[in-house]
Amino acid sequence: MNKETQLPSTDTEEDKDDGSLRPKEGWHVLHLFYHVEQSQWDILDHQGKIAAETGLTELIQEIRSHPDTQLLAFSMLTPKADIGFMLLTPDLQDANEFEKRLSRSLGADVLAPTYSYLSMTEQSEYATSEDEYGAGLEKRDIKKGTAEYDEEIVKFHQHIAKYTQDRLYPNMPDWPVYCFYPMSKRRGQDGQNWYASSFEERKALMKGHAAIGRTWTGKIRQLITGSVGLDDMEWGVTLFANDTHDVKGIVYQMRFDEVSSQYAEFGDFYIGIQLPLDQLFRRVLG
Ligand code: 76R
Repeated sequence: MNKETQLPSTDTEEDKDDGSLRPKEGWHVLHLFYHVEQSQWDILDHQGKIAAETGLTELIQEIRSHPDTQLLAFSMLTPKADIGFMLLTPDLQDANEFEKRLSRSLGADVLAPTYSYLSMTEQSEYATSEDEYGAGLEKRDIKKGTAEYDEEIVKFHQHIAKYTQDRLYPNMPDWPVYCFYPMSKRRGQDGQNWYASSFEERKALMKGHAAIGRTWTGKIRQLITGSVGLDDMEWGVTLFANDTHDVKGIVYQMRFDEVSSQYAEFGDFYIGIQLPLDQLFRRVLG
C-alpha cells in the first residue's frame, strides 16, 4: 500500500491484553430492531415509565459519548418493528455490551427483538488504482515523468486516502429517512455467479454501479457494510435521505443496472425515521 493511503491501525500492542476485540481495520455495525410490547410497558405506572425513559436516554447518551462510537435511533414504519438502532463502534466487546443493555433498557420484555444485522465497515475492493489513474492522465496529455503528472498522482493518493478513511470510519448523517436492507450477490448457474467472474469483469460492472450511485449525490447517503461470515447475507445496505421518493428512486434505478439485475439478492427492507429522543419516545411508547 502506498504511504499516503496508509490508515491508522487499531491493532496495537496494548490492545492485545485487555480482552478487547478491535478489528485490524474498520468498525462493527449493528442494526437492531424491536417491537414495543405495549402490555408489558403498560404494567409500569407513570413514575416507572418516566424512570425507564430516563434510563434509556442516559444509556444512549453514554453510548454516544464512547470513543469512535455512533448510535442512531429511529421510529420504524409498519409493524415490522417499532424502534430501531444503528450502532457503529470499533470493539466487538463494546458492541455486544451496548446491544444487551439497549435490549434490557426499558425493563423486562418491553423491547422484543424482531430483526438484527451484524456487519463491518470495509474498504472497496474496486477503488481506482494508481495505474488506472495514470492512464487517464496520459489520455489528458499529462505525461509520466513531468512535474504535473507527479502532482496529480500525489493528489490522487490524498483523495483515495480520504475516500478509504470515510468508508472505514464514516460519519452518519442526521437525515430523517432511513432505509436498511441486507443483500447478497448471486451464486447461481448460467453465468449468474458473481464469485465465478473475474476481478476485471466485476470491476467493470461496479464502475457502472458507482456511476449510477453518484447521480444521487446530495439526495442519498449510503453506507455499504460487509457481513460475509458475520450474518445471513453478504452486505448491509444503509441509505439516508430527506425524501422517501429518493429511496424508492435509487433502489428502482439500480434494479436495472447489471450488478443488481443479474446478481443481487435482497433481504427484508426496514424503513424508519431518525428522530430526537423525546419525539421518538412520545411516538413509540405513547
Ligand atoms: O465506494 C463508493 O462510494 C464508490 C463506489 C461504490 C462501491 C465500491 C459504490 C457506490 N457502491 C459500491 C459497492 Mn454501492 N450500493 C448498493 C446498493 O439496491 C440495490 O440494487 C443495491 C444496494 C445501493 C442503493 C448502493 C448505492 N454497493 C457496493 C457493494 C459491495 C459490492 C462488492 O464489493 O462486491 C454493494 C453490495 C453495493 C450496493 N453505491 C455507490 C450506492 C451509491 C449511492 C453510490 C455512490 C456513492 C458516492 O460516490 O457518493
